[in-house]
Amino acid sequence: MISLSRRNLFMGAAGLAATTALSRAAFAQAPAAEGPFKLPPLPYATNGLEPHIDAKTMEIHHDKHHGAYVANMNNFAKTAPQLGQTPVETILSNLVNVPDGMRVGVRNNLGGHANHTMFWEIMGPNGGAPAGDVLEAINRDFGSFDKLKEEFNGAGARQFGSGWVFVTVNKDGKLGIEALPNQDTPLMYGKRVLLGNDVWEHAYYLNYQNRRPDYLKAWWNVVNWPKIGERYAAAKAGTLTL
Ligand code: MN3
Repeated sequence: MISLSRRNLFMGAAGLAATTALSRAAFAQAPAAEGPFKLPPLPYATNGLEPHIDAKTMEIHHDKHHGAYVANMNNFAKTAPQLGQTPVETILSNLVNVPDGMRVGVRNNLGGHANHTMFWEIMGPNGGAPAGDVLEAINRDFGSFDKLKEEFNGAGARQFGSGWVFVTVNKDGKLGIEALPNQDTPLMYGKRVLLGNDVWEHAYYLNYQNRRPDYLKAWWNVVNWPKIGERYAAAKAGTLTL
């Protein structure tokens, strides 16, 4: 409860809609169950990505959807405390070690926690354009930034039902595109994620309804390229986690 209140205070202080953020907090669902898994605060206001992603979508997506994955993981950690003591990416790449009765739940909820933690981080207002090493890698592996977007958006549009589309990066800095269902993540296969977009309907339905391709196209306006540059450097240094 304390951390949720603090989070809302920070968000309110950071944004123009301080009063709105605080009044919304009063209507927020029960906070994630206490435990080792924490819902990371959004690094910008819920309306910071407008007009491309609306504030209501961001609020529900972060507080309710991601919040539920965190709460579910804290419940699993009550019976399997080792879940809270092991790096997330290690659990996800060794799901066979998770107890039978909770393996599917951990795959879905910890995958969801990892994916959304990455997702909030790689977005932001005024994210600029790819530059430096990451731009060179994009040009080398896809031909151009436009080609990357075309391939990525195509893979995201073709993903049937709920899922994600990712740009993966290996330790040599080589980039690839991968679409996966549900809350699966390349982390499950020992890979690292440079960036990814959520193509579950909850990520875009209020604004875009059935027009997923329009959402995929608009989403590039809110990608935080300085942050992705940091993630690319970390991937090559072997220190990128989620
Ligand atoms: Mn989502």
